[in-house]
Amino acid sequence: MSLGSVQQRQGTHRTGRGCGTSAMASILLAIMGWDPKGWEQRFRTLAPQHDLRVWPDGIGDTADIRYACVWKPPAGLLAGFPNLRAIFSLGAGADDLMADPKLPDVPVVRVVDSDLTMRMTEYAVLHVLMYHRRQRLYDAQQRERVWLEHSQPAASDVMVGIMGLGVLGTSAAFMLHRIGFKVSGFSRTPKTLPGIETFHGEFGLDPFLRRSEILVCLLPATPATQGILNLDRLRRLKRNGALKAAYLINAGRGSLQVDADILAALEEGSLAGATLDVFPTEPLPPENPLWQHPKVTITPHNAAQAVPQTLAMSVLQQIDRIEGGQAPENTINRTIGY
Ligand code: NDP
Ligand code: OXD
Repeated sequence: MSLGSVQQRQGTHRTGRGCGTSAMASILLAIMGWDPKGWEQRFRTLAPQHDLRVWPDGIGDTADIRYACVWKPPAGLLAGFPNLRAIFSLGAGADDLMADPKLPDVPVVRVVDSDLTMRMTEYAVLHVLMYHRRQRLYDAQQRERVWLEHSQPAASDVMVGIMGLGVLGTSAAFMLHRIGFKVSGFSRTPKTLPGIETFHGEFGLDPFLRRSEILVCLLPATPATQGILNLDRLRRLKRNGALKAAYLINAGRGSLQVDADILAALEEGSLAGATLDVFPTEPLPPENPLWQHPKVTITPHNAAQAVPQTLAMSVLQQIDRIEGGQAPENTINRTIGY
């Protein structure tokens, strides 16, 4: 599949069709952890015909609400709306929602958006190249005014492994392949992607890790992926390849990684560097030793920001679909949790 066709697959909401063709519906906006103002403004601008109710103060009669657009709402909140038709997660990962034991039995729609996908692809490429081109070493040399060139393997000799071959992982895999890396991918079910060596399931994990020098993790948080980035797995990464070292980039979810194991892997040399965008506790507590580790790069869960400019339109188009009698797209499969 070419990058173009990945974008096509993701482009279900970018048909050029406007939004706001459906009759008035009451929509709840409930956002925690992000500033809701930009979302509210965007929804009001794009769909003035809808009745937007903003949690916590502007809910009104709960029986009116047909759609809930949410990010990390308090557990149990959505159970209080008896006439919900669908829940929209405003982020790509809906693990917080899935953890709500009282989540109403209506479709849960997640974000699939080419803007968000490209942001994540940028993040993966940026950090893979940072390790490949030894940028942290050159930064250190610059601080000391050292003019010293190091040997540089070709990208085509470096093996990058992408854990999670969904919307985000597939896009990153194709872009890294296009730059020239030898890319492989790991998923739950089998995949065929041109130019990418694929592995899947329990038996695919070990060979996948053993051929990966730079591991990029873009898995969702589910019971099956919890703690998957532990010391035992990090030790299996390839350290005798072109880079002579192994690196980790995790932009999936914090629950995938065991912080103490990452520190231990850095200490013993199983890992030569780690880029972490997500953490088991966010924001990362100031006392966490990862902050100051010289081989760790930290970003504040911003690998792929969900921005209202593009995403509110996707949500409103899906509401139009449902109001028009069609099933929503990109719904979470509750049995597998993503
Ligand atoms: P998708 O649902 O499209 O893809 C998930 C991929 O993970 C699929 O390939 C799936 O395999 C694979 N997978 C799931 N469980 C397992 C498992 N147990 N073993 C092996 N593979 C598994 O998700 P997206 O690509 O859209 O997003 C991935 C994650 O990225 C989100 O869930 C979210 O946590 C994170 N994210 C982080 C952001 C950030 O800013 N840091 C922003 C946006 C998302 P299969 O296809 O076979 O089912
Ligand atoms: C996420 C997001 O899922 O920000 O992390 O979309």
